[in-house]
Amino acid sequence: MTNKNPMKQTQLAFPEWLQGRVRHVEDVLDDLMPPADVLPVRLHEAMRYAVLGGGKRVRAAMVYAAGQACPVSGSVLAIEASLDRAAAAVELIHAYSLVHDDLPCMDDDTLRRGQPTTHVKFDEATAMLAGDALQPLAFDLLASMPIAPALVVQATQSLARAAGSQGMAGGQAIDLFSVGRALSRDELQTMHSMKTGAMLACSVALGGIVAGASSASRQALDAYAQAVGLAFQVVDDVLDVTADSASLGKTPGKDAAENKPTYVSLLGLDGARAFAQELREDALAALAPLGEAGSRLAELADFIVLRDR
Ligand code: GRG
Repeated sequence: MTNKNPMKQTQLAFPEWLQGRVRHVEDVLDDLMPPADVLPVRLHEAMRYAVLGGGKRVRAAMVYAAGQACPVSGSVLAIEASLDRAAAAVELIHAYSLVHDDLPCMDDDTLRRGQPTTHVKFDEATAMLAGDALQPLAFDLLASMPIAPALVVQATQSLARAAGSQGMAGGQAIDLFSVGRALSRDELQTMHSMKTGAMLACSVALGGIVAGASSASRQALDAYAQAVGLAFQVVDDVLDVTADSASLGKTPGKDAAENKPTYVSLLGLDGARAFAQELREDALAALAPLGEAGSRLAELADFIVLRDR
């Protein structure tokens, strides 16, 4: 069966659509994660604490928006169930990365999503294990997507590469080695495209893979994701300077305090804001081949650039 676009929900205004997707993926996560009363209880409690305690769910929204940006082929129910698993999987990997990033051996932070970080709420060993256990759970969810096995393999490889040493974990390593060093603009961009951009790009790619998108659509999605991924980081750097901890839900000003290179330190505040706008325009232009079906992705680009947390 070929269906033009079953998951469109275009009648909803963007804030309602996003809120609906956030609630939905949180229900999916709640269902698919091990219950807190199953052994080992403390580990499952920590995993659930790390994942279910808020967050903008941008990555999950990217999966859904990319899924509806491409004409799909196959069973709509199977595609919807697979998008749910893919959206949950990227949120699990993201949550693990935040738990590990907040540990004393990395960023040593006490506040995340407006709550005590996982190692503060539990303890360091439990937080580390919670992060460790969230990763395989993400791949388990992808492996159980009810779509063609070849697409499951592509999705699995995409997430493995995005999270690995040439993606998020590698970007984090470069970031840790860069403290106090002057990075060129190119080096800064490489670091962020690995650390933050790879998982955002993977979220968009997973939506396309699950929908069985054509290679032309996948190329458009990738160009969009590259621009949005970088815009996300530029805005993150701006917010680190301009936002307070109440609206941000984490400790602001840490980059400057640790003498970390950022887009604000490199381009100045106005320059960084202008760069984010430029990237937003690149992202919107990249969506042109997808036509009206790419409208949620366009709205997500706006949301990312205009966000205040
Ligand atoms: C530990 C392997 C490893 C990687 C950590 C994600 C990450 C890499 C570090 C987080 C530190 C940080 C501030 C990264 C820059 C941007 C970013 C990923 C912010 C957090 O993502 P949001 O804003 O968070 O989407 P929410 O809470 O909304 O899900």
